[in-house]
Amino acid sequence: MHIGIVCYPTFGGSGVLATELGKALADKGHHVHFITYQQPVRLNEFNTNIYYHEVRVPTYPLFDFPPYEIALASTMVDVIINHDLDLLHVHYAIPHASAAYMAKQIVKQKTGRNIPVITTLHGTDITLVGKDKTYEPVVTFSINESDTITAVSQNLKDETFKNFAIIKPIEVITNFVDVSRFNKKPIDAFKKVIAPQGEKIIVHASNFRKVKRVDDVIKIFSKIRNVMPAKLLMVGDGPERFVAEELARDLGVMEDIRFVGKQEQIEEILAVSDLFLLPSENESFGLAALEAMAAKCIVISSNAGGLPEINIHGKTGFMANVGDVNTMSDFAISILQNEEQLAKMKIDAYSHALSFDISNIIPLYEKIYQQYCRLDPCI
Ligand code: GMT
Repeated sequence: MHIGIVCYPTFGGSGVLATELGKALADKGHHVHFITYQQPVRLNEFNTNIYYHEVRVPTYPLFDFPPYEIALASTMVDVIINHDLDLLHVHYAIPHASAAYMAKQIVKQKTGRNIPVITTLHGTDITLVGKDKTYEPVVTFSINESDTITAVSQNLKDETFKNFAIIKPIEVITNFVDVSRFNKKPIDAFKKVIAPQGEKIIVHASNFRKVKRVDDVIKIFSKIRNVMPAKLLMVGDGPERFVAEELARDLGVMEDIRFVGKQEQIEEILAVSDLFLLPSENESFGLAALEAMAAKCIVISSNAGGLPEINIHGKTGFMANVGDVNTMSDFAISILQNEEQLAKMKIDAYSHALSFDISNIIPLYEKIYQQYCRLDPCI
C-alpha cells in the first residue's frame, strides 16, 4: 500500500513511534511517505520504500505566526495526489488531524477520491493541550471526522471519551518496541567510564517538560545517593533542564549526574543501566519505560495515566503516587541493594516487554489499513 505518515519529527514519543511504524511497514513492502517539517530523528537509514516530504512554511512579514497547518494540509494534498496514496495515518491530533481533514476535503473536490484518515492519539494531544478550550472544538471535530481512531493505551481511550464528545469507536493499539534492537550486551568499557567503582546506574530519558517531573528524578536520585554509591544519566533536553541542574547542585549530587543530551543510541545507555526513573505527572503510555524494559532495565514510575498498563508493580518495577518521591526512592534503594531480586526483575521486565514487541503490533495497524485497500493483493 502507499501510506502517508504525518508526525512530529522530534525526539517526542509520538514521533519515535510513528517513525518506527513507518520503517517497519517499509520493511514489509509498503511504500511509506513521511510528511513532516524536518527529517524525523529515527529516520536515519536508507530504504527504497521510504519517501520523505518536507513541509515548507514560507514566512512573510505580516505573519507573527506562520500558518503551519495550511502548509501541512497543502503538502498532504500534493503527496496524496502525486504519489497516489491509499491512506493518511496521522500521529498526534494537533494539528495533524485537522490538517488531514482539510486535505481530505480538497482531494475530494479535486479528484472525487475519499482518502481515508487514521488518527492515532498519543497523550498530551488529549490530556494536556487538546482539552484546552483554545483547541478543544477543532480537536473534537477532527477526531470525529477521522475514518479510524486509535489510542496508545486503554487509559488514553478512557480520557478521550471523558474529555471530548467523541461519537466514534476508539481502538486501543499500544506502543511497541523492537526488542531485538534494545536487547543489547552492555559495553563494559562504557559502563566503566560512567560508573568506575561499579556504582549502580540509574537513567531518565525524556523531553524534560514539566509533565515529566524531572525535579522528582533528581530528588529520588539524591535520596538513593545518600545511602549508596550510584550514578544518574539524564538523557534528553528541554525546558526543565536548568531547574534539574540547579536542584542537583543544591542537593550536592551534581558530581554523580551526567546530562548527556539527546541521544540516538539510547539502547547503548539502557544496556548498562539498572533502573529507569519515570515519575511523570501524566503518561498516556510511557514508551521510554517500555524501551528500558526491553533493555533489561527495571522501572520505577508514578502510577499516572497508562503507566500501570506497562509497569507491573513488584514484577517489572515499582510504582507510587505522583510526587511521592519518598516511596519511589525507598523502592529504588531496597531493590538496588538486593542483587538477586534485581537480576530477577530485570528478566521479568524484559519478558514483559516481549509482549509489546513490534512484530505483535504492526499487524494490528495493517489490519486497519486493509479495510481501505484498493488493490488485491493489498501491498
Ligand atoms: O511526552 C512525551 O514524551 C512526548 C509525547 C509525544 O506525543 O510526542 O509522548 C506521548 O506519546 C508517547 C507515544 O505514544 C507516549 O508513550 C507518552 O506516554 C506520551 N506522553 C504523555 O502522555 C506525557
